[in-house]
Amino acid sequence: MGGIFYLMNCFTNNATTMQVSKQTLFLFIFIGFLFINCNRSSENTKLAVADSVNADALFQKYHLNKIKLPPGFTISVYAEVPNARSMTMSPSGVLYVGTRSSDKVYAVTDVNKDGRADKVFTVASGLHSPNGVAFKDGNLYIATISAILTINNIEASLASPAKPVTIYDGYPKDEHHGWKFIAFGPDGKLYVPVGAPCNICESENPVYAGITRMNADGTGMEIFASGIRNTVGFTWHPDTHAMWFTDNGRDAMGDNIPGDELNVASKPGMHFGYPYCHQGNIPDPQFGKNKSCSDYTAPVQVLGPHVAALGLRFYTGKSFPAAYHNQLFIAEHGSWNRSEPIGYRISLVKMDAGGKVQSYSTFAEGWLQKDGNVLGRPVDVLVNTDGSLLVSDDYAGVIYKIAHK
Ligand SMILES: [Ca+2]
Repeated sequence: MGGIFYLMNCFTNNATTMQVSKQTLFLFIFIGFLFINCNRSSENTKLAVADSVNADALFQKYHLNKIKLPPGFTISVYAEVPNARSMTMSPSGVLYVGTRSSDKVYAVTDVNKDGRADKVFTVASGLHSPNGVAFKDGNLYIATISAILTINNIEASLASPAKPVTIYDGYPKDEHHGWKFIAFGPDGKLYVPVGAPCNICESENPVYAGITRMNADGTGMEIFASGIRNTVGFTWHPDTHAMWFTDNGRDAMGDNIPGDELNVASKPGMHFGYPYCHQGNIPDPQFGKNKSCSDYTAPVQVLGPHVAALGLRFYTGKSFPAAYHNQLFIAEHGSWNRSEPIGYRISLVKMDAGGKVQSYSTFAEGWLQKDGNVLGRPVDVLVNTDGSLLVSDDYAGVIYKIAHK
């Protein structure tokens, strides 16, 4: 608008061009009107997917030349999904994506199965931090801060799905660590975490700082595991069927301790130490007094300090080399309060056939540049139907696809 007034001043100060200026001014306003409307309508048109025409443009736009991968791997943009957080895929291959700072849930389709996304649908909106998504028997499950909702038979119409229906709303309403990852276990139950409502604290309500589970119809909620500060990712080993999950370590103990945790819950009722013991061997300065770390289950792998380890999945696809079979990828969102930032990468945990951890190393990095510039923040990983690895990024607002040549 300032530009219009500036131009009006210019024109009205020059009487000889008055006649021309009025026409020019109308033209200027008309173009501005078109521009504003164009911008408005673009919010409602489909988000970009990486078809053969714009794949290179999207590669440039998200600086994917900066991402370092092992030899033989490539990365591309699969789809633009604003604030992309946790992911799940239905048996028909539809990718569902939750959000945390937004109110929406998205569905990404690859109808012709050519490994390229075709369309992004908004399937739900107006929800409170709908970070978690899961799929079972044709129904999409969504976790908000305090509730579980479903959209039944969602794939009958992704373009105009029914409104989500609440099946459980008994979780705490705390926003601190309140956003949720959810997934169905091999037992058919829906697993739902409840984070600690603080950095470090003891809660009277035992539902905090743990993982719960419930039946698919929302009944029978029970505590499955305890002593977990905040897990935003879990999965089950393809062979042992034990639950593997990440846990974000506490803050304000310095840059280098405690590490985030990779834990295994092989049965119900296990306690993983929080708030008494961190990373299996560091008693909490306040809550660890008169407690012993040996009373709690230690992590199977201590991850980097403050890396913010979130989603994780075992590689069960067929297009990566055999050495990756049943190995574990972890999305590390990246630190927010460490002197020297760390994370912003995909890590790889290698293990033997029995699930014993052998190594923890970086698989993909570059979203954190050496000068501190942040290009993206990985949130979740998922094995795609074509064997590629999909990676969600809530900072850049995209889903990446990592493939092997
Ligand atoms: Ca396609």
